[in-house]
Amino acid sequence: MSESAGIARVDSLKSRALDALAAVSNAESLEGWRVAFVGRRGELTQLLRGLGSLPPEQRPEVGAAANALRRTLQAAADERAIAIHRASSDASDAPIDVTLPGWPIPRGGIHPTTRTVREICAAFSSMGFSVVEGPEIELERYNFEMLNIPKDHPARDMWDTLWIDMEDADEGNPSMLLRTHTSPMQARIMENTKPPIRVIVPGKCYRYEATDPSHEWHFYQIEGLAVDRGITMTDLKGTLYEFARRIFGVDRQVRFRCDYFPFVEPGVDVSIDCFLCGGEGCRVCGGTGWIEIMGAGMVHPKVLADVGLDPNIYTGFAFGMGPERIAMLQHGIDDIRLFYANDLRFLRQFG
Ligand code: FA5
Repeated sequence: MSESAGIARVDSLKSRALDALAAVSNAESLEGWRVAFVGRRGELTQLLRGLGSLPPEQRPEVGAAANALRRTLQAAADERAIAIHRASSDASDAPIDVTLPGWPIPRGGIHPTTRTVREICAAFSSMGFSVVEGPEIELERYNFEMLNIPKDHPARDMWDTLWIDMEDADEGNPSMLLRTHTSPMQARIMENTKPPIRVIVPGKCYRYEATDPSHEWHFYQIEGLAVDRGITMTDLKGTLYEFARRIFGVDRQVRFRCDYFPFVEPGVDVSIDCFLCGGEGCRVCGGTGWIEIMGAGMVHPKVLADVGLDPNIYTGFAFGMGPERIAMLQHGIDDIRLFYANDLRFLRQFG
């Protein structure tokens, strides 16, 4: 083959390959084109392999033309591939048929605890309380000491505590924990607010305790605090009766009994008659006929003094309730562990 014959062969291949590429309209035919022209057995590869049979003086020019053709065909094929892809994407952007039925979008629902927390907050807001929040990771000082529970006080056993494992605890940094109740916010609020105070504090609490139908290791509480001149136990009882009437209706029985909490004096626990057995005794109420929903009492004079309020001038009441227990009463739920088991069959019932 002469040099001009070699160049002519490259030119002929070029025009046939580009003509064939122009007729390619989809990914399959593009693949067929690659096999025919630039694949391992394609025409261009054969031509390049045949260069060795040319006389040495012709090889450089025909070889350069063949390599240039390889780059040209590669670039043209890439361009064609992009055009094919774009054409198929454009096809999927075809006008939307608005008359077709839509895809259903699954809707989430409000968690039953959240629902009850909101209802309780709304009931107290309408009685003039404002809503504030506080930290779940708390200083030992606020969770215990400022609530008249010094270190080594036996009352600490009432709250099985999850402590934060702190690397620098030995360097004099204060101990921290997952708050066992929302009561630390009593001290935080009184330290920073001049009476009159009327607040409620919803939030998550954590306890290192075994679970059963009425006990979880993490649960919500709603703390309540009112401090002013002349507040009495009657104000506490009146407020809590009104709360019970709004949340449970007028027929529910409310029971106050003496109880001990180091940060109130006197202290009470407040229970509602059991929704399941009507007072007979069952597994939910532990056979007592009553479900305890909160602890409460008159703010202890020592707690007032420690935050800088004169107990001879100011008095106050406080309470801490469990909204999951209240949701159980509202909806007839017989196991508190259902709230956080993430079983959608349970959660969907509350939409
Ligand atoms: C307290 O935590 C006190 N801080 C309440 C308090 C506040 C007393 C202000 C006086 C003044 P107690 O441990 O009883 O108290 O918890 C209060 C309420 O939280 C209980 O009545 C119950 O409704 C709820 N609760 C307590 N432990 C659990 C638990 N493990 N699982 C679910 N709810 C709980």
